[in-house]
Formats: sequence, structure tokens, C-alpha cells
Amino acid sequence: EAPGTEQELTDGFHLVIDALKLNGINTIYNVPGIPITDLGRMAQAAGIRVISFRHEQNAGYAAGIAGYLTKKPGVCLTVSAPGFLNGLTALAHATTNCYPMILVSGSSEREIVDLQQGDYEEMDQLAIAKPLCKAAYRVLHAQDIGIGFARAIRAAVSGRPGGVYLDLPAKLFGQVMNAEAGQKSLVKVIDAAPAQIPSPASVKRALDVLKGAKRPLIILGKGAAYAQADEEIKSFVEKSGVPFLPMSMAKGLLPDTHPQCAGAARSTVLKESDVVMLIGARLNWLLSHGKGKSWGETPKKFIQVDIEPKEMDSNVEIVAPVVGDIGSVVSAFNQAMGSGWTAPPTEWTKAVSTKREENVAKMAPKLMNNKSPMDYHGALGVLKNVIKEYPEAILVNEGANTLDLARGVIDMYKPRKRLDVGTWGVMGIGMGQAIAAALETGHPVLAVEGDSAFGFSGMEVETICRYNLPICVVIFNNDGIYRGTDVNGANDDPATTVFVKGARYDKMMEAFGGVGVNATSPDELKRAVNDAMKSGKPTLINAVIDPAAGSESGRIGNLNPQSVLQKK
Ligand code: OXT
Ligand code: ADP
Ligand code: MG
Repeated sequence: EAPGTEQELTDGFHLVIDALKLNGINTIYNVPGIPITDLGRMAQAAGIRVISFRHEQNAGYAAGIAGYLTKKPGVCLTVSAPGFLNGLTALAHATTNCYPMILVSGSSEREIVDLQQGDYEEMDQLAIAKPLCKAAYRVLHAQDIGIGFARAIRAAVSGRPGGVYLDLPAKLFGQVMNAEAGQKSLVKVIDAAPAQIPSPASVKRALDVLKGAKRPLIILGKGAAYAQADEEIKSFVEKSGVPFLPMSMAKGLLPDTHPQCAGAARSTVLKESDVVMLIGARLNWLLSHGKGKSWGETPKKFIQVDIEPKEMDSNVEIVAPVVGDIGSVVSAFNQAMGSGWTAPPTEWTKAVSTKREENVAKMAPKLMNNKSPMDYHGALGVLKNVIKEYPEAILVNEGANTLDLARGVIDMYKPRKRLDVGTWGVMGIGMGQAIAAALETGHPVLAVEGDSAFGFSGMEVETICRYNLPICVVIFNNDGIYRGTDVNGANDDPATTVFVKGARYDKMMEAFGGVGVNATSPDELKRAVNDAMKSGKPTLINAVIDPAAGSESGRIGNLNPQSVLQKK
């Protein structure tokens, strides 16, 4: 070759990394292997934080919640077929929960897959991913990598956020092209999630309905928390004087101790309200579809604020739909309300606060229960005080009784500090969400886990130790699912819902160099959690809970199908 004619080259590996960096994506959650091991190494060398997990599902849950916390798509990177499938549950979960996430999977070669000739980890991944996400794309040529990532990023965060699948066949990574042309082929996504301004007529209609209410209620959902319009929402709620009910992940958007919070008067406000404004919350099963017994006899008018027009009238009639992004809608509300807004009748607000105080007072003595083994309330009383003392800490929570009781007992004070099982009530989000929360926010994490729930992602305690993350896992160990007392009367096999009695989960943490503690009383629990919060060391506390303390399916036992036949 004559001097001066050699051209600078780039390849698929580097174009993927450059596309991520150009778009401000600085973390990848992954499990390495063919064909993406080198991609991870090179990304790490290029300054991207590459967090390696023990199972793709946990990496995927981490990416999904990272998207929720940051409004940037969380990226999960997996190998082909089995790795892809492991990550797919998390992608579907992200889509269901409206978290922006991109699952990037290496895949086998098209020509072999399509002829079904049995390639290494052969699978038509694109076709399988499609129904489970918002959008799915495949990139075949290095010069299209920039466009592929741009489409994926825009699809994940614009409109209703969700999961996107990006298929990268192995051969793509090794393709070379001219470096300058490669650089030019990359796309920095401009205004990936554009403001969606509500129509003035819809804003007026909504406020007119709210104004006409005698017993209004605002329900805040995790869409409102996601929107990061915290100040606007707070001033709207306060200016309106309307009681608000936070869905579980919207707790803390305004403090649970706020005088207008109706969290502790849930059934009263659902039954007795006459106008309900939903902000970033769907009328799905968690709200009994907006009808039936839990909504009582009082006729309701629903106002709904959501970015997704198709959400309106999905379960009941919405008399005032407001389609737009929550930040824009709520600031339009604030402007239109001016200073002349009248608070709802004190008869109503008084009734709500009286009920709330009653419920809080009823619960208070249970939280002081000092007995050993602990019951849920005795243990949760301790953790309630920990979050009060460390309001910046992020609470991750899963289980059945462990979830439902912690949700009620532990007050949250700041937005996006409570991360839980979401719309599907899925077990297994625990360690993935805890890891991403620690990495993305830099704040300490308290993960409150049922012993069953923890088992779905427990191997990631090694990951927590490897990255030395400030995560304190508290396992509510009641020897099983819901309760540890079930007995199988038919043979010697254990009952289907029980685990090894007296298991010591704290030893798992010790195996990897973290701090393990066995806590049998509230005092021991308190000491151990406070030590963990102070030291920031990876800690796992095995909190011994009375196996008889829980109830079947926690607060949702009514969802278990029943037959009139009682055959066993
Ligand atoms: O107003 P009223 O009087 O009604 O009172 C309410 C509030 O006003 C009041 N309250 C308060 N009082 C006083 N003070 C305060 N601060 C306060 N705050 C509230 O308390 C009551 C109740 O309030 P709440 O909770 O707001 O209201 P309610 O009625 O419960 O709300 C309804 C719902 C539906 C919104 C709520 O219940 C909810 O959000 N539920 C979510 C439930 C959920 O998602 N559960 C998880 C799934 S369960 C099951 O599926 C499990 N599995 C199967 C499985 C799953 N899920 N996933 C996979 C991948 N595989 C399998 C399994 C395996 S759970 C599970 C494991 C369970 O075992 P563990 O060992 O992990 O856990 P343990 O049970 O601990 O053993
Ligand atoms: P929860 O479980 O807390 O009730 P859901 O997940 O059911 O909340 O509902 C969240 C809703 O918020 C979804 O309908 C989604 O379209 C909507 N949403 C998410 N982000 C925004 C946003 N920035 N602006 C408006 N709506 C949003
Ligand atoms: Mg349990």
C-alpha cells in the first residue's frame, strides 16, 4: 500500500460503544458470553460502567429500574437464545410497568437461523421479543448501528415509556468500515421524550370537574413519580387542598406524613369520594378496575392524566381525559388555577384525616411489639424508624406479607425512594433493583425481602459484594411462602409452600465477604440495620419471623380462585 492511502477503520464493537456514549448512556447491566464478551470489555475500557450479574433476569430488572429512576433507557446486554430469554422477562416487566429499557442481545446468524440449520444458540429472537415490548429492531450492517440505537432510545423514552429490543447478530460486531464514515453514521437523539402539551380545553374540563366536587381525591401513580415533576405536583396538590392517595411506588412524592395524605384511609377515600383525579396511575387490578365493592356506592367521576391516549376509558368512563406529559399537564393546572382556588369542603377533608388518624393510632402499638421471634409489625416498626432517619435511602421491597405490610408501615418522605414489585406483583426484582438503585443514585439501599422473594435473585449477593455496594438486605425469614407452618398430610414431602426451617441466609452474605447477621429480636434488628446504614458495607440480616404470623397471599388472598368443590 502506498503511504498515505491506508484509512482509519472502526468496527461494529466500537460503533455500538460510541453510539451509547454519544447518547449519554454510561452504564450497561449484563452477563458476558459469546458473542458479547469483548463488547463488555471494550465498553469498560472506553469508560462505560459495565456491571456483570449472575443471571440476566436480574441484570434486566436492574436496567428497567435504572430507566425508571433516571428517565434514560436502562441497557441490559445478553448473549443469544438462553441469555436473551432470561432477559426477556425483565423486558416484558419494563414494558408493563412503563420503564424505559433496551434489551440488547447478541444473536446467531440470520442465514442459519432462518433455514433452521442448528446454529450455536439458534433462535429467532426478534420475532419472540416483538409482542413483549414497545418496539423491536435488528441491525445487520455496521453503518446502521447509529440509526438502530437512535430508534431504540427514542422508542423507549417517548410517549408511554417501555421496553425495546435490539438484536445484534454476532457478525455485526466484527464488520469494519471507514472510521470517519462510521462516526458520521452515529445519531445523537435530539429531544428523545418531547413535552406533550395538553390541550387547553382538556385542562379546563378537568379543573371544572374537580372544582364541582364535594369529596374529591387525587390518586398519584408511579407515572407521576417517573415524570420528575416533583415541585409542580406538590404545589398542585397543596393548592388544590384535595386529599391524595399514593400508589405504592408514588409514596414519598409528597411525604406520607403530609396532612393531605390519605394513604392510611385508603378504603374510605375510594368508597366515599365523588371525583377522582388519576395522575400517572392506571385503573387496573391494583385499583379494582375503578368499580365494584372497593369503590362503594357513591357515583364517581374520573379525571385521568396520562401520556397514553388509549389508557382513557380502558375500564370505566373518563369524564375528563387529559392527554399529555405529567410535568406539562400539572404546570398547566397550576397556571389555570391561579390564586382563587377554593379548597374542598372541610367536612370531607376532616372525615379523611379522622379516619387516617384512627388507622395510624390503631397500628402504633403493634409497631412497638418487642417479642421474639418477631412478628411483621415488630420488625417493621424498626425499619420504619430507619427510613425516617435516612429519608434519602432507597427502599426495595418484595414478598407477600413482607410487601403488603411494609408498604403500609414504612412512611416514605422523598420521591422515587420506594421500588417494588410493580404492576405484575413479580417476585425476583429485589437484588437487581437494589444494585441499580445503589449505582444510579449513590444512596444507600434497604432491601426488605420475603424469604421466598429473595430466593429468586439471591445469588446476586455475590454481585453486591463484588462491587462493594451500600446495600442492606433484610430477609423476613418465616420459613416459607406466606407462612412457614403448612403441613403435607399425604406423604413425607414437605408442604409446597414451606422451606428448610431455621435457614440462615446471613451465611450466604458471609460466603462472599459481606456482613451477615442473624437477628431474632427488634433490638438486634435495629442494631444491625443501623450498623449497615452507617458503614455502607454489603450486609444481609436474617430477620427471624414467627412462621405463623403471615396470611395467605398477604393482602390479596381474595385473588386466589375458589371452587365450590372442596376436593384436595
Ligand atoms: O383503609 P383500610 O381500612 O382498608 O386500611 C388500609 C390502609 O388504609 C391502611 N394503612 C395504614 N394504616 C395505618 N398506618 C399507615 N401508615 C397505613 N397505611 C395504610 O392499611 C390498609 C391496607 O393498606 P394498603 O396496603 O394501601 O391497601 P390494600 O387494600 O392492600 O391495597 C390494595 C392493593 C392491591 C393496591 C395492594 O394490596 C397492593 O399493592 N398489593 C400488591 C400485592 C402484590 O403485588 N403482591 C405480590 C404478589 S403475591 C403472589 O403472587 C406471590 N408469589 C407468586 C409468584 C410471584 N408473585 N412472582 C413470581 C415470579 N412467581 C411466583 C410468591 C412466590 S408472593 C410470593 C412469595 C411470598 O413469600 P415471601 O416469603 O416472599 O413473603 P411472606 O408472605 O412474607 O412470607
Ligand atoms: P401505578 O402502578 O403506580 O398505579 P401505573 O404503572 O399503573 O402506576 O401507571 C403509570 C401510568 O403513567 C401509565 O399509564 C403511563 O402511561 C403513565 N405515564 C408514565 N410516564 C408519564 C409521563 N411522563 N407523563 C404522563 N403519563 C405518564
Ligand atoms: Mg416468607
